[in-house]
Amino acid sequence: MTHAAAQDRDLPVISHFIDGRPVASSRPPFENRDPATGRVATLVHEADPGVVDQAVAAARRALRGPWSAFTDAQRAAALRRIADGIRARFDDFLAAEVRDTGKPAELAGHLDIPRGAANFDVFADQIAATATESFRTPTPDGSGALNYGLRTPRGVIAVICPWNLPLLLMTWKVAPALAFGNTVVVKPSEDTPSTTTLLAEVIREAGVPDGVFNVVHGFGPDSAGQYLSEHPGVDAITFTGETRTGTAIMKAAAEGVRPVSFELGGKNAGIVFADCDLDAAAAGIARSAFLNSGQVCLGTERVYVERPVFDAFLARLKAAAEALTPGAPHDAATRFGPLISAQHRDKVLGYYRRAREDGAQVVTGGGVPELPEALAGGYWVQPTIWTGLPETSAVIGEEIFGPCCHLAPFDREEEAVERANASPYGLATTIWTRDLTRAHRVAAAIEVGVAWVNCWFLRDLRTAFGGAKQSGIGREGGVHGLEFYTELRNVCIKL
Ligand code: NAD
Ligand code: 6OD
Repeated sequence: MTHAAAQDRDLPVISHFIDGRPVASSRPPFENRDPATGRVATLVHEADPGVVDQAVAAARRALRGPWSAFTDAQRAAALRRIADGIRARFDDFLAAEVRDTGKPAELAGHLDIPRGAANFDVFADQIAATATESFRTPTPDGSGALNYGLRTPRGVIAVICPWNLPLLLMTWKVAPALAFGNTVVVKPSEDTPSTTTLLAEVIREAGVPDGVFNVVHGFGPDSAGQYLSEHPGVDAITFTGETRTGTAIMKAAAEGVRPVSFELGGKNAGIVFADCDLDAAAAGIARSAFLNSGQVCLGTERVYVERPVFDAFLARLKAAAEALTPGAPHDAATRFGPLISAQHRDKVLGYYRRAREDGAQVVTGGGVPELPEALAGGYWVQPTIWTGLPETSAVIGEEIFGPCCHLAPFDREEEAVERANASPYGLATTIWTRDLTRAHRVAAAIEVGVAWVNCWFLRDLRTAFGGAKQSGIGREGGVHGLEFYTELRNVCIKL
């Protein structure tokens, strides 16, 4: 389909954005569907290798251009203008994010869009707070030497993003990249192209030079993702997505020995001790299992509950799950949305089937909900709770990324820790107890990058974020992103 033919269909057409301008490509645009209804919502250009070349070349030129002369204060001010620009176009961002994801506007309005703006404010602050080390070194002649660290931008950074929290997770990487003077080529998920392109407009209006922020659209293999990660003009790759995709990108990054920063999959465990505030724990675990229809990397899919409170906890969680019903995303009362795509719904329903085959008791859900006619074509599944599965089941071992969790009782703290750690993943955990000593002990024993106690997804953007084991490489957030987003040079001056 040509660009003109696409426009004839009267659908929004999403272009690449390179060197300050929208750019089309030779490949026909692909259709992107509204997950709540299944109807085609946008047409999206797919990058060919030439488009990726153009984007990387623009980012390289911009790295050496006026952007390199921006002082720390000027970059901080630019980041703040971007944050303000997102807030000024809140309604546009909200509409675009809801159209691409089908998530409730209530959720995108209090999480995705404000957090997208906040990422720029936080890294504007970070620029001013970034110090480097210096040492006075003795020398035999007594005059000494001064060593100091000099941080320079890493260069052209490829930012490859998932679809679950599109603006939030993309800005979480773009903001530090720009804060420390890099230029970027962003590849949003093929399922959620819109807010990245809107951000390109905001960044341009904020006075950031052309070529600093570029966007290429498309898929992974044999498309924009692969072309970008294999491109020799890219100096480093930051990626959020599945562990399997991270493996492919890491192989591409090996050519040229380019650094990677990876935020990958998880199979997070929650642990509920009998001494906890049971209502708070049930509400917290329900949020962690069902928010964004379970499409949050930090979400809980395995819950270990101390035996004396197992039944009481299960009853509360069941009630919370059953209160979630499908609704039109823009209805202010809607708290539960669809999955991102037909393909992902089929994957999640595959696990729902597998759970039954493996002998699970289905406490609630387990299928597709009844839907009003307007939503009948969308990608909906029921919030689902299982009990009774063996720990060897794929449902317990593999990341599902849907609104579901399995509950198992435990008798001893060590047993809960051991079962939580029996996973190749190590992203996050949520621990519920009133015993502070135990909270510290268990938080230290669980092999994860993020441990929450009596809360979940309470994120201070200045703190380190990332996963242990196969859940990631490196840490981003606050000062922790410096190692990836800058090159540290030591300068030694003989005095
Ligand atoms: P995905 O890995 O399928 O895709 C992520 C991005 O990679 C997309 O833009 C995709 O087009 C691109 N891609 C796919 N194959 C590629 C390849 N061979 N080369 C280059 N790029 C390629 O992930 P997804 O389905 O979009 O997102 C869900 C996954 O992301 C889950 O596993 C979830 O746990 C993970 N995730 C992790 C975090 C975290 O912080 N750890 C946060 C959000 C999501
Ligand atoms: O809030 C954040 O900073 C963050 N990185 C959230 C990740 C959510 C994963 O789906």
